[in-house]
Amino acid sequence: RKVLLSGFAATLLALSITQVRAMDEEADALYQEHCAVCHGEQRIGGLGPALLPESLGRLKKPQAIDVVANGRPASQMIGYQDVLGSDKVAQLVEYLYTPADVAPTWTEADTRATHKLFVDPGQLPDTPQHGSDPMNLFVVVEAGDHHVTILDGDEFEPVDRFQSHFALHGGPKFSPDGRFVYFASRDGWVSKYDIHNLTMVGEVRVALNTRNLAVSNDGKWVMVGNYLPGSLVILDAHDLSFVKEIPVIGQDGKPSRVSAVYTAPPRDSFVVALKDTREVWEFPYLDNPGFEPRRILADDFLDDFSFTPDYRYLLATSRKAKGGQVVDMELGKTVSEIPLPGMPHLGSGIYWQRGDQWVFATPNISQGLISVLDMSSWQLIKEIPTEGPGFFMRSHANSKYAWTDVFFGPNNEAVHVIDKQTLEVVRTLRPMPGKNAAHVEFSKDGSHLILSVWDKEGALIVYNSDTLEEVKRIPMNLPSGKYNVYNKINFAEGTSH
Ligand code: DHE
Repeated sequence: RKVLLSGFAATLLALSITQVRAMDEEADALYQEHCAVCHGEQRIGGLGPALLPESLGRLKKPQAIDVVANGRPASQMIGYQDVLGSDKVAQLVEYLYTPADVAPTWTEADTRATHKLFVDPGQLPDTPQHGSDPMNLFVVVEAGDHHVTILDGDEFEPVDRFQSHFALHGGPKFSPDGRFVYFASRDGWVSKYDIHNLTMVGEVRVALNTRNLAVSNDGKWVMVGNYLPGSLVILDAHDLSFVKEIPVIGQDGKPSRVSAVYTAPPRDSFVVALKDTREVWEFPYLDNPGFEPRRILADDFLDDFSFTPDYRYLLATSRKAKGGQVVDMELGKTVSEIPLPGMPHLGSGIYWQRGDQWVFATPNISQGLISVLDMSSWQLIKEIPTEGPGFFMRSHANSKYAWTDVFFGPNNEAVHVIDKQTLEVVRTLRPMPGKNAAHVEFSKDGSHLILSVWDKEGALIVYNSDTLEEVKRIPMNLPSGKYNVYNKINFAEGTSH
């Protein structure tokens, strides 16, 4: 590939300006034909990330060529080598590292201009206006036609269904009482929905390309982490009005994208992991917060991470690392390494009690195995083989099983059920043969769980979590994540936070 790239660069040098322009146009045409649908016509991102020099800082050109040619694991990105051939792949990559004619910008004024309230949040009844248990509702994201369903978690019947912004990603987050749910879309929109009144409250666009959001556990603030521009935006959780924008600049003076932002309830703070600079930022939010970051220097970039239940420790890996690091949030430094060989997807990791030991288990996106770690020593206890690399993992304090999917490869129709004490796979289910089965979420009491079959002609499948028998099947177009109100607002064991 090096030879190919330098050959391409040499060709570029030998060309006249007119010829270079023609090649740019050709590359732009290739981009519009093959890439724009996911990465946006202006390269500012959509389903996929932005593809501009500003956001490609950590990706060297040869790696970019590899991604365009061969695809990227753990994403929707497929390889284009067979479609385009080496020269066009190199031409396309050169184009991606060329600045846009008009640099994309998003300012506070843009954010303020997009803010809309559909109802006055203070005027709506503050008790549920539906007959379902408000604590046992599921919020279901339907990726196929960008909708959300609110599902009764006892009857497994829809209570409401509404259009969302394009490409919601990451878990929606709830107000501490479970009444409101906040969504972030990849293209920067934040929406607030009132579950008691089954109505959308308002929306605002905070960036061109957003990562995720978090809601403070006093219910007052929303923090949104962005890729483009690399920034954090604070909103008033009541009406989504703009409070503050914090450009993300590392101590090294370089701008950075945000990997993700989380609420750490026992610390009354937001914790932010950064993608292009080796830092973790913390923002305490009680008592008139000024939202100035406390900077913690880390040993590596933070692409994927998780927390211990008390939020004292942050576990993190970078996509390129062979292992991970444990950052002590109290001491403000990296205190330990974690032996994780298979590109762990720590964000989906879960913990549980095994005998008198607490364990943390995580899928790996480059190898078909679940890594199980002892949470006091961070030693690897076991690697549980699976039928292929997985993405999500889930359990519930009342269930003896942990569930994980096979998200990648030929066996992605399979989901494994793991005994939390023996750490053995006790059952492998193939809910809809030939279709990708992934991501489960348990009901409030853990008696049932819902699994997604990620297909245009897919389904939500409800299982009895003890007998593992199927209880119900609801046809759905690409259902992705599901979020139980009670489990989420209690930051329950076994679910994502
Ligand atoms: Fe996700 C959560 C990062 C690709 C579906 N994903 C998250 C979170 C992060 C993350 C940091 C936690 C945010 C939160 O919940 O607040 N995801 C990444 C990536 O870096 C990656 C690999 C590349 C990217 O394109 O961003 C990636 N993710 C995907 C997908 O391709 C998935 C399968 C389809 C999609 O919707 O884009 C996908 N990610 C999800 C889902 C969650 C998620 C469903 C919420 C899981 C949960 O249970 O909470």
